[in-house]
Amino acid sequence: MRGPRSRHGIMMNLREDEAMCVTNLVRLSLLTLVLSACSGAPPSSAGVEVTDAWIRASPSPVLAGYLTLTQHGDRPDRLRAITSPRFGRIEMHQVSHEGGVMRMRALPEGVTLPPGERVRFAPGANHLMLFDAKPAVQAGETVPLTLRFEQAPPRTIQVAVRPAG
Ligand SMILES: [Cu+2]
Repeated sequence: MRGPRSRHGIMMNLREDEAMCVTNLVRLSLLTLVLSACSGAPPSSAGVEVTDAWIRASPSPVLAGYLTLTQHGDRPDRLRAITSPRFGRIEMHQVSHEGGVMRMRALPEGVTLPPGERVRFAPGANHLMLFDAKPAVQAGETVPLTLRFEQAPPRTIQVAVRPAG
């Protein structure tokens, strides 16, 4: 169901992303249940706890990624950007449903992290889109992502790449 692999710029990438989003929606409720049972890491000194981070392996040039952020500090912060030496570009995407069609848009300003709240990028909902892997990313490997916040110092996490199935 994916479009041709040739590069046609943003339009083609968006179509592939949307196909991925729909697939995710079908698969994901189960995975989300399993994953939510696995979050047990202690809060970091910076106040923002990162759990459930993973990337879905895919033959597509655009991959989807997920993580959960919990703000333990008493002030709001903002996740402004995510970078990685393994990807040309990483975007945060917001998913909405309009007339039965799932749509997504990039969040160039990032996401707010209110005190005491949990912000999820999870299958079937908001997610990360990872573009231009260099070299190709394979299931079973671990790749570094650096989270850049408005307040907290940058944090690099190691994220597992899981099989697409
Ligand atoms: Cu997306």
